[in-house]
Amino acid sequence: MARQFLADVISDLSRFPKKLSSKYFYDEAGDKLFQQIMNCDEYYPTDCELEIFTSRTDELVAAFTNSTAPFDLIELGAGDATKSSFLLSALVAKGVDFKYIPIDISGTMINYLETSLPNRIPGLTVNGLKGDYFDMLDQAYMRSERRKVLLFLGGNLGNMPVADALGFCQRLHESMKPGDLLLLGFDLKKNPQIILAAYNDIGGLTRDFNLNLLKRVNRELDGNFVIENFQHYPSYDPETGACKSYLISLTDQEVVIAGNTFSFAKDEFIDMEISQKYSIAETDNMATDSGFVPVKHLLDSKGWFLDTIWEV
Ligand code: AVI
Repeated sequence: MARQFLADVISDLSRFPKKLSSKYFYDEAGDKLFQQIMNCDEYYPTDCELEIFTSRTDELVAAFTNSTAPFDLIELGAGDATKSSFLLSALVAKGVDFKYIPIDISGTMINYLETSLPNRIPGLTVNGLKGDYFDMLDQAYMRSERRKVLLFLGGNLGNMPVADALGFCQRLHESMKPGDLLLLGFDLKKNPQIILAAYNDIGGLTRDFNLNLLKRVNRELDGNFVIENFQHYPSYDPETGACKSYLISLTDQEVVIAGNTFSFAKDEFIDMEISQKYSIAETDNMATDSGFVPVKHLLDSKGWFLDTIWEV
């Protein structure tokens, strides 16, 4: 992990324009900051998707039980399963025959889910898988013949550029079997001020979330970033739907990471994160371009977030 982290940081800072991968935001401090972001007033996506999972649960259950055959409910990047637990409770209450298979890179999270969820939802079977999404998905398919329903929530697909997101969906389609279902969360295009505010909160949590990656590089990769020499710059382009975060170098400076020197010019930027926003039509096109058929759209009451269901 540390070796891959170092290799990625060196290659990402050696290119022009410089970048760092937002997948490395989530160390212990980053996890805490992300929790705080999800609770801050400006960051709406979590509440919107939670509203869908709490108020449209019957529709989700109906969509997933369109066939009476037992199924595996697989959640990619399950985290603490806050949103999906409402769906799990409803499925158990209706006596539906299914197993919950959370897939996460964090073994701690999987252990936590395997012990806590059946306590909270008696009757629920949880068989977690720790590791890479696609490797674990292949395992899940090898282990059982049951039909599969996949969840990929939280707008996580938005943290990939559109071309990568399409490639990701195409790979999912290759792994899945006819009749299987995929539920994907997409943050939708909306008033640009609302989007920008969500990534530029007054409390500075999103700024700290970005700067925390520089601190992580210093700590884990023997770096010497001077944090005060970088400024958070969030942007949203309503034309493309790309919401991006940059860190701007405030001075000409050199940074040394594990013996490698990187020069930053004053005003040069590091591309830190994309949170792509979509129109509903764009998500339908992504479904068909990756081989799926879009079968259902579930929106929150403001129409800001979409959980869409695609069939193989
Ligand atoms: C995890 N992901 C969907 C979040 C997002 O909205 O792109 C990460 C995040 N970045 C800044 N604020 C939240």
